[in-house]
Amino acid sequence: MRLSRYFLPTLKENPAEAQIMSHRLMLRAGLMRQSSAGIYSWLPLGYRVLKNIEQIVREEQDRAGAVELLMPTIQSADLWRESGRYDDYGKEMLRITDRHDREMLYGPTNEELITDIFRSAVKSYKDLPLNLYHIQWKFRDEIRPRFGVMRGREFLMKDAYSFDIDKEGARQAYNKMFVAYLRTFDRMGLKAIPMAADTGPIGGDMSHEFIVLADTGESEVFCHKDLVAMDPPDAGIDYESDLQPLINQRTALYAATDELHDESEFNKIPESDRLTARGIEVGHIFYFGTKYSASMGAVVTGPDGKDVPVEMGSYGIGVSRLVGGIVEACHDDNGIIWPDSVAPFSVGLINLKSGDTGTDNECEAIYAELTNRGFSVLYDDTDERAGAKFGQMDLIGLPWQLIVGPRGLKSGVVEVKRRDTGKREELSREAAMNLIAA
Ligand code: 5CA
Repeated sequence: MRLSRYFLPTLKENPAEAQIMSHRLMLRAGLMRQSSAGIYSWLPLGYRVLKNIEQIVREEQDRAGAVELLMPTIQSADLWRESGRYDDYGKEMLRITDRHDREMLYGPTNEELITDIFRSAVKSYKDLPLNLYHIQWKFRDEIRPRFGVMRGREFLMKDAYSFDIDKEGARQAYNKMFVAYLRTFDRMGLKAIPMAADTGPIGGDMSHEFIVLADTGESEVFCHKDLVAMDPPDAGIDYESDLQPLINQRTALYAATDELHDESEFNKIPESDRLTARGIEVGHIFYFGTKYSASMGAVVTGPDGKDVPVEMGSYGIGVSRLVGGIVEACHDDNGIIWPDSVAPFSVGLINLKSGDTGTDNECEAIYAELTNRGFSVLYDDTDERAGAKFGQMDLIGLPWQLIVGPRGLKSGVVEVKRRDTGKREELSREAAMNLIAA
């Protein structure tokens, strides 16, 4: 992508309305713009990041055996009356009336709709286990939308829903998502700690929030320090094997959000191992048994020929919140430092003297070769001054910068800079490309 043809409205000044670093940087780096309170447009650079995050989430859901579909954003109020949540949900639900005076709503979550789909199609235990997910916009009329995409009113969520014939099956479904979440967040360069959590309006009696530690996080959390250092399960994990030992290992140490915090339990940990911190909730998983299946009549015939309501769980990831969470975790004074896996482009190619034939030709050749090799490149071919180009490239945080100027070309070198370490090297074009490819 040539910067001269792109749409990257970066800001020089810190926007006054942004209170935390990720919100400031997301506005300054031209990732998104507020359209009304808690509702954002995703600009091209931010949209690329959002899609990369979405893709990682999708790959790990698929790997764990979940099946993707897409449900609408607008739902019928009648379904929510069946579960009893239409009245319970209160003012957070955006209620809409259509031209026929039918009551509709913009979905804040999808337990009812997926249960309706399930009950219309699945009748036998033989079709279980089943886990269906989608990645779709949600609306919650939050009383205090804040910190940009961290607590929006409209936000992108991955929500999965599992269906099993019995508690044991439901537990395995829960464990699969637990493991998939550890892998998902790790692939984005985040350390997310599972913590015992309250179930709120979703309901149920077993729940974990996945928390990324950050001083600006909205949740207060308490855990054993060793949880911060644990490695994620590897890609080859067999999701059909018994995952309980792995889950036990992760849940044996104390970890809880403030709603479920038990001071006396926490105080049993040696003081030097106690961690009290703030964190960002990037995912939340729930087991709620037959709460929706019983009220909505989602039953299947068991092996003994009797109908039983299915055992269910639901599993959310805040896809748009993750963009903010990653920026909060990965930045320095100069701007964002994207992990390679979610970066909007992997290389920023800087032409220090646009209009100079030698520099232009070299940049064009590098641009073509990197693109051919499969790298996504943002080529700064504008005639801004060098300082401004460097500043903007650091701000938008692409993992690699390749800097080409007439002085280096005289001695046959270009400069390569790695954004996270700041390490710079002068190398031949070929060596530079091999370094990036390594
Ligand atoms: N139905 C369940 C699981 S699918 C559910 O809705 N869970 S939730 O309420 O915990 O939301 C799932 C995830 O969405 C949260 O962990 C959080 O990362 C994200 N999320 C929730 N509210 C917001 C919001 N207002 N802005 C941005 N992300 C949000």
